[in-house]
Amino acid sequence: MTTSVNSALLATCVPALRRIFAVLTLMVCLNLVISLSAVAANPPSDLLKQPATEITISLGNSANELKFEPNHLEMVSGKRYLLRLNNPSQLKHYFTAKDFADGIWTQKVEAGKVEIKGAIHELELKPGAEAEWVFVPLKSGKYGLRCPISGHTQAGMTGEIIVTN
Ligand SMILES: [Cu+2]
Repeated sequence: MTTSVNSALLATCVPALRRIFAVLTLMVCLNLVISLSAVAANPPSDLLKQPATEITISLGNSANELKFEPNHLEMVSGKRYLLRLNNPSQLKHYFTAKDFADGIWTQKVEAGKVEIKGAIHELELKPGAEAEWVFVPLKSGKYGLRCPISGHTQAGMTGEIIVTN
């Protein structure tokens, strides 16, 4: 008797609980999406007044060695950075860190007299080129960096970017 009452109770409660759980999960997800897109569209204005921490990275060097110098970058999420990229070599190189780029908010990229606003995923620097990338990392993690030009990654033109909270 008790067992059948219990199972009848379970039969009515379990679907209801599942629905409540699904709705709660959805609400949490929506909240996350809304807060992330709020950051992406509209960073807090005090963040833009925050002085940027400067980091310089060279793509290759004057001896045409296939490497990033330095090949290890460390950042803190929520801080503003100015990444100065330069290519002192006679070869063209890429700065490719797609997962890293997915987790940052880009304020701008400046190269020559051009300033580009909005999301950037990859930069190509021709010999002698320089670019400045201003952004705020939003997601902690360990990200790979590489130059995807044929042979360059294999020769060791790789690096890592660590973002901590
Ligand atoms: Cu390269």
